[in-house]
Amino acid sequence: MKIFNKYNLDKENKVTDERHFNNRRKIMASTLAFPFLMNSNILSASQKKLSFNKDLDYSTNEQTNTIKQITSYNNFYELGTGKRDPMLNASKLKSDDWKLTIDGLVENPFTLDSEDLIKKFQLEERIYRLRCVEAWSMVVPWIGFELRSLINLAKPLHNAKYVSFESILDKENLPGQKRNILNWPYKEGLRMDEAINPLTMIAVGLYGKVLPNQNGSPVRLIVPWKYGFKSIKSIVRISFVDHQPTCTWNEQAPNEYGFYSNVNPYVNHPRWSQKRERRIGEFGKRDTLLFNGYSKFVNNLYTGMDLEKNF
Ligand SMILES: Nc1nc2c(c(=O)[nH]1)N[C@H]1C(S)=C(S)[C@@H](COP(=O)(O)O)O[C@H]1N2
Ligand SMILES: [Mo]
Repeated sequence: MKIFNKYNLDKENKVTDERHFNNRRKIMASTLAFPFLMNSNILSASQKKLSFNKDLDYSTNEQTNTIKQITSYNNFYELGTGKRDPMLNASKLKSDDWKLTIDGLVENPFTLDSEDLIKKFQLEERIYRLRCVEAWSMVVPWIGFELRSLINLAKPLHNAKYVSFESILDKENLPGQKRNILNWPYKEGLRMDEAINPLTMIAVGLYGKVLPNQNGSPVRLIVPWKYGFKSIKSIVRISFVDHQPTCTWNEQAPNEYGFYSNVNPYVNHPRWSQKRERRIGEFGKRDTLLFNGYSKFVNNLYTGMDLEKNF
């Protein structure tokens, strides 16, 4: 493993910067390889490249974190609780023959395999901030599609009020699931209006290629205005339900992690402040923004709600 020195970071950031300046709205990505990916020993050369459109309506033009940062500082308890464990144990996640089941209160339940996930939907790149509840953040160029396009295929019934998500359960291979650190499998949930919000994304890749295992291969959720733990990885089931679904961290410590978990600098975690955050790769801290800076897209979802009570 190479150490990130200042020189590398500057060089890599310069390349991503140039990419952004050359962006037009929704242009087709060229097949040109990003030179800094070539000597990366983390995102392997054999990983499948994806073709995608760029979405600038919802993408931030902040500097993206490097591929090394995004793939070597992770939370993925199935692969261990240390920040480097998901990278070190990445091969323990068996993502061949993946099946994602969509079921529950829908007219049209269905199952997708890995090939469907990258072929059935129009993929696009969205550069989103990810704000972890632990007060660090990253900027990631995700590739995927809006969750609502999958929801439209499923045709939810009128009594479907929430969407519930479930991660892989594989106690034999996943080192974190050999212990009861969490109540496995990892689960998450959204209210239906949050799920169909255009910002809510199903990610199948990042930096132009399919997801590395440590980032939740082959399919994960991205909800950029909520704390990172809502963005559940390696999903095997999406169910439409009529009640607020169980969410792993809420179940684990309900006074610390609420169902909503919207990024909110005015509501502190009981054990630490949420006012500021450290962007990985930077020294010092920056202010945390309400709804992680996505306020204009999502604050109407919460009008009239007491965000201190519904945290
Ligand atoms: N299945 C599963 N999904 C998960 C987690 C996990 O432990 N298991 N950790 C969450 C947390 S706390 C964060 S901050 C993000 C981290 O995503 P990243 O590693 O791609 O940055 O994944 C979330 N999704
Ligand atoms: Mo997190």
